[in-house]
Amino acid sequence: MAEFHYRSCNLCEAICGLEITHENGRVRSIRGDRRDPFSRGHICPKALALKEIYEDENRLRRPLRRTGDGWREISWDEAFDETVARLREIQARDGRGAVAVYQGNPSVHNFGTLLSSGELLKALQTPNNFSATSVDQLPHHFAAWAMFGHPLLIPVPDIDRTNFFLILGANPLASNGSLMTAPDIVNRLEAIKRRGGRIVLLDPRRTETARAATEHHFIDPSSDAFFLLAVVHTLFAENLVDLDRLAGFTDGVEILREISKAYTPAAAEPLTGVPAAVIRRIAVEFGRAERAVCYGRMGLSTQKFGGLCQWLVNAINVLTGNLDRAGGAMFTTPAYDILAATKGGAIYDRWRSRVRGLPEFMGELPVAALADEILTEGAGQVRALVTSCGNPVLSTPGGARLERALEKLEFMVAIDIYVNETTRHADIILPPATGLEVSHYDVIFNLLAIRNTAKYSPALFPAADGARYDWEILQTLARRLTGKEEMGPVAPEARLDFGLKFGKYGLSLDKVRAAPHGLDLGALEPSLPERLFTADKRIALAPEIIVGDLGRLAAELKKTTAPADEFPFALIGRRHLRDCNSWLHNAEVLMKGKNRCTVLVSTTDAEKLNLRDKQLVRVASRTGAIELPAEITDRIAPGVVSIPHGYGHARAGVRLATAARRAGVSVNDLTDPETLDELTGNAAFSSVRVSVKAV
Ligand SMILES: Nc1nc2c(c(=O)[nH]1)N[C@H]1C(S)=C(S)[C@@H](COP(=O)(O)OP(=O)(O)OC[C@H]3O[C@@H](n4cnc5c(=O)[nH]c(N)nc54)[C@H](O)[C@@H]3O)O[C@H]1N2
Ligand SMILES: Nc1nc2c(c(=O)[nH]1)N[C@H]1C(S)=C(S)[C@@H](COP(=O)(O)OP(=O)(O)OC[C@H]3O[C@@H](n4cnc5c(=O)[nH]c(N)nc54)[C@H](O)[C@@H]3O)O[C@H]1N2
Ligand code: SF4
Ligand SMILES: [Mo]
Repeated sequence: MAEFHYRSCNLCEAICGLEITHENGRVRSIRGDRRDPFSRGHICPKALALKEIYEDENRLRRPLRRTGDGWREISWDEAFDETVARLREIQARDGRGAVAVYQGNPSVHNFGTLLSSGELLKALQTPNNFSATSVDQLPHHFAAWAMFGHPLLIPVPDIDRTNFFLILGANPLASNGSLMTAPDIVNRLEAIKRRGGRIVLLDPRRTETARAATEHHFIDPSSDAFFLLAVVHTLFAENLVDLDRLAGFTDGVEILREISKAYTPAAAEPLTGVPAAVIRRIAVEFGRAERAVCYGRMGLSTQKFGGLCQWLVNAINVLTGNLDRAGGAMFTTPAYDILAATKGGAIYDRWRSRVRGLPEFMGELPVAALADEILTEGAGQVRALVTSCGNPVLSTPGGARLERALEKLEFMVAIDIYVNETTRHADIILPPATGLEVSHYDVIFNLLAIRNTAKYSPALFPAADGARYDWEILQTLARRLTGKEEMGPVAPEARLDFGLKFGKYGLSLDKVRAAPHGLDLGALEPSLPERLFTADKRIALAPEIIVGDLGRLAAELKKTTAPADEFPFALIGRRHLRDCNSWLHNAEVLMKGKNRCTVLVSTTDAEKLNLRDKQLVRVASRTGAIELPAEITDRIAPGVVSIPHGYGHARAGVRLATAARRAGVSVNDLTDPETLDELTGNAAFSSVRVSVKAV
């Protein structure tokens, strides 16, 4: 008899409800759960991969130890013993910093991992703590911290009620939304248009989201800060600044007025490629709209001025009174409020990276500095690495160089489910149970959702024979490292239950569990100034630390604008609906169809270069070169080329299906760890200078 199982998909930020039919331990079908009040039956093709991950023969289930010519399965005890002994020995000899940690993206999609990784970090106490945050959303945290007092107090666009959605550098139709958990994004965007609202998009590529927008404009990569400053300028010039109730607790409006004086739309036109009249019109329409919200994502945070961009996005919402207002940018009141147990405060520059002197933020250093920390000799050198849920060889700038660095480590342990480009360098791999074998409650994406919701999904299947949960692995390592092994690992459910009981809605794990399709706790509600974490409970509209970075932007103006002849193109990334960073390429259902790892070249540039569609080209940068087919299109701005990340599995020793290993090359062999958003430390993937030549 087939049975039904309901859960949230945890593969991306949209947390769609799934209805899974299963029989005798096998998945029969995966569909959207129409009774999930948040996702209303929506899913994307990636959900089907949950079945394939569950059944995947290449997925690891027992610990592996590297041998001279391959891998040997070992017991958990042996794996823990050796890992702990090696980490202890190296830290005892060379200091705490000799062991580095890198945590990747899936760790925020698993509440057990999320609630347990802190314990391992505490046990290791290393200054060399890295994560995918610094190749992704670090500028959002930085701006939230500087303006609202807490790095996790990130405003979410209230798209169900807005009438003017200004989007820069995000492609929710491919990504399903980010720092904006909004399942069924297509219909939510359609609804904006149906109620007479507008969606305005700025992106160097005419993306899938451009098709859903009311208007799209090309913008030169990494020039967004000039565009946003010109919008601020116009709001002041046209008397459209009206903070409404925010005026009572906001500082810095006059500073922003002064700053923005020089940044006219006319000045922004040659820098951004967006006509001054268009910038002015967008600003005026935004300022006049009853409910408007400005939102900028990856394209803005992974560029040289990521911190300035996210600050200006917030500032535009504040200046027009749209922050903390329905239809604007709002804060959630989550049922499990991770902010309640944390603090903002002094979390910047408490230490610096040894080699490049980059400041710490939120206890982390920029991952672009990791290879240097391993390769540069001297006291404090990184000798060992712990990775968890991450594939930095494919996902961080200068991945090829990091790979060479990994070969130099004395010891590496990876908590991961595959032997991939990163984990193949490990001495020991500790494989967790994953996907349908784990329970789920979304601690992070409920914090970033466009409605307040809560949903608990039990595991569908028991952990594969031999596998442990991520939380078990993390807690066991931590406890053995600190000599507290008599305390066994504790399932994260107890903490969840506790947090839910203390939360605003007085829920409990039992109450949430009793609603298998999830609970809708209502639309977002105004919560300021109470929710602010600044000491004075005021919004800092012009924080000194961010304003100080404008000097770097001004210096950019003085540089010659003519791109160097050697590398005439600006490289940007792109996401495809059926990819998930580097790690779902083993799922056959997602790999069907045409090759997605291509370089997009504009029709104009292709003519100049004499390129044919699908022709193999060599794309080179200061740091490396890769070869891949060109895809010629009028949907990308001339002078810009685009390559997706997460490919490049052809490296020796990677244990993935043949289709995955054949599928493309790694764009991060071209990206540059030396170029950062110097304010926040985030990697600058956008605008890497490259050349393109026929092979
Ligand atoms: N050029 C360029 N680079 C980029 C980006 C870009 O746009 N352009 N995007 C960046 C962004 S936004 C991000 S978030 C990063 C992602 O960077 P990473 O987090 O480093 O990489 P992922 O590809 O997400 O790798 C996830 C790893 O976790 C493993 N895994 C999957 N499920 C589990 C699990 O349940 N438990 C454990 N322990 N492991 C698991 C997978 O096998 C895989 O090795 O990439 C960044 N890199
Ligand atoms: N299908 C799928 N979904 C995913 C992921 C995935 O790999 N695949 N990854 C998940 C993760 S980890 C994340 S962080 C989110 C990211 O979610 P999004 O930010 O929505 O994802 P991207 O597709 O990277 O969108 C970035 C957009 O910025 C544009 N861009 C690049 N440079 C610039 C610039 O300088 N200025 C402007 N204005 N635009 C620019 C790019 O052309 C691109 O369209 O997606 C998540 N969802
Ligand atoms: S949109 Fe994201 S959460 Fe929804 S089914 Fe696809 S991968 Fe899963
Ligand atoms: Mo990400």
